[in-house]
Amino acid sequence: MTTFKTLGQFIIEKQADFPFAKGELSRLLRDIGIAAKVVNREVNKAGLGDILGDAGQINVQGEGQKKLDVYADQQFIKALQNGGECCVVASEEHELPVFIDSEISKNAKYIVCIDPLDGSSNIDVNVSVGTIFSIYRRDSVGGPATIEDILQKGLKQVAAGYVVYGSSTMLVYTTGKGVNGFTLDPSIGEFCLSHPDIRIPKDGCIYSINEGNYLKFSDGVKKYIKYCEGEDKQTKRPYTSRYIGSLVADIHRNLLLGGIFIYPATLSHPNGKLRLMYECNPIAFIIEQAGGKASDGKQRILEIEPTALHQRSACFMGSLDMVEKVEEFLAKEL
Ligand code: AHM
Ligand code: MG
Repeated sequence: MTTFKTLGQFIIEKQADFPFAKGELSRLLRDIGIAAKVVNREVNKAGLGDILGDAGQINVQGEGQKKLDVYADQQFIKALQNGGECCVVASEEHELPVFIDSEISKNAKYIVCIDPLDGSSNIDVNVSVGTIFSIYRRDSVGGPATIEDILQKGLKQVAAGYVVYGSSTMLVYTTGKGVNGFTLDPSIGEFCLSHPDIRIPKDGCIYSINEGNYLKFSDGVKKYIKYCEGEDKQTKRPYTSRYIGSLVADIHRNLLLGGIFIYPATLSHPNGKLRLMYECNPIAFIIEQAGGKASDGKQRILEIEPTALHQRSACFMGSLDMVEKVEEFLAKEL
């Protein structure tokens, strides 16, 4: 008989790592896993029904929302509302935090920041998309949670993860004790442990950046790209360029194979494009937990003091040696 471990079993086993845990975080992670399965079902059907196409709304970043973005957002919020362990959700799809004000959530102490469906420009063309989430413990006691409760540094995350809806669907998460990956087995409808204790290779040969923006990059980033393209046997250059345009998919590949993902500041996006609270921080936590490095070019992403829910940050994340190399180029910038 084949033995396998489901996400649910794994979460319960790992609860013992936290001696005073009462099971709330475990339940919260379980709720996210359930919503991910529901979203996965719809992502896999995209193109079949009328779910494709614009929802006819514009989100807080002024981008057109796709129907699946809206659907995913609703599913995760519903699961968190019903689960009772989360007091407030900060989602890419809502300008303001969504406070959960129900009888079962009145003592809830967790905050979830989420990008329910990232890489949405890829939905209509059958390319991988993902969900990214970050979990914090609430600092204030009693009464409704506040915006200050949400705006915590990435270092304070108690858990973070992503789901990649790709050629298979995977959920990867950390609670600060390493990174584990689970693959959805559609025949039994369960995420099963397939990638225990993921470690990102210390060095790699893949660089991922939207090179179409080259002319808008700073001098240091341009020079680093030229370095990646240069020939050198010892460092196995030229490196391979791989860019899907779905953060989760690009990060997942580089996490497993070794590589660097870069979304720098550009002339059109002076603070970078990706959002600190629900894109950069959760990915940075995972990358660091897997032995890699995540920087905004000047400082550790996890140490950035957030000031706004939807603030953006430049990011350089991946294999330790590669991130340190790009930092060398950035330090020499004029
Ligand atoms: P989204 O949240 O609107 O989907 O945008 C985020 C996505 C990331 O998944 C990806 O890394 C990036 O945007 C790609 O941006 P670009 O098309 O500018 O290269
Ligand atoms: Mg996004």
